[in-house]
Amino acid sequence: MHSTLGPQHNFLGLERDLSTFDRSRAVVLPVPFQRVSGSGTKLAPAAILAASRTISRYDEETGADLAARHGIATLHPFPTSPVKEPAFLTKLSDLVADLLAREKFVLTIGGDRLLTSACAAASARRYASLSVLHLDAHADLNANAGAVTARLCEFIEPKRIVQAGVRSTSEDEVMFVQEHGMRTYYAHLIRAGAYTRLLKYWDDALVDDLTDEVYVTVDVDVFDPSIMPSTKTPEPGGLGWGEVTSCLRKIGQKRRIVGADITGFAPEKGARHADVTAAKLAFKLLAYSLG
Ligand SMILES: [Mn+2]
Repeated sequence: MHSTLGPQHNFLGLERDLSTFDRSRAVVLPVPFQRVSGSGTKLAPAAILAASRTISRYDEETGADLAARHGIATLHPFPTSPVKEPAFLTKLSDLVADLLAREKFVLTIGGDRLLTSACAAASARRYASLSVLHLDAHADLNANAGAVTARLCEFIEPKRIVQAGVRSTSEDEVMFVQEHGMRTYYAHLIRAGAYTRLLKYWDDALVDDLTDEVYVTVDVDVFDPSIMPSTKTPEPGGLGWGEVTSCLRKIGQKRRIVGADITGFAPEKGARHADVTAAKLAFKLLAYSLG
């Protein structure tokens, strides 16, 4: 049993009977983890939850009231201070593993990108052939502490990691991708139609690269800064709302999304549309994953 947030504080502002732990198939896990001081990611979960309470719980694509159909529980924020990194990541991974064992779908809302390694590891222990979809402006393969894709490669074969939206990378990272058979859909090549084949768009090709069970991690900087200014690492030329949701919808239709996270969000005063965009992304991830 895990205690959950009430209607004043939970995802979508759901009444008790739609958001108890036992009744809910979906669990929203807020992790206000901030690795770099001043990055603002510790404020992300609260901002996303607040914005979620302004959006409709009816999903026009699936024609369903998501909360009434599946139940969505929001856990209390995961304790993040003081952060002793390896112990923190182990505890987080153990919690996600416990939730998976109880047949919950877990959507983690961060938080620093590093939390992805803990959450994806729990899914990888449960699903032997897990693949990862990584939506991000950055390849995150460099040897620095925050390079989360490099950490994923410690427990998932690189060829089962698919990246999309990348537009900030290095020669070393490009070499790594080529040498290890990782699939990377660069933003400029998506634009150029380089992955498009007869009647198949880039995201159809991307789905073909994924195994049956998929963990989805979204760094919000994958979006163009014009629609997502609330990140400390903006890169021009990002994906649009329709491109990201089309990709996620197709994965939900043709594969099984077994876990997901949203990271890298750093709320900015005066950019409320970005809070709503992050909240709506969480909602759509739940809609496509719960089916
Ligand atoms: Mn990024």
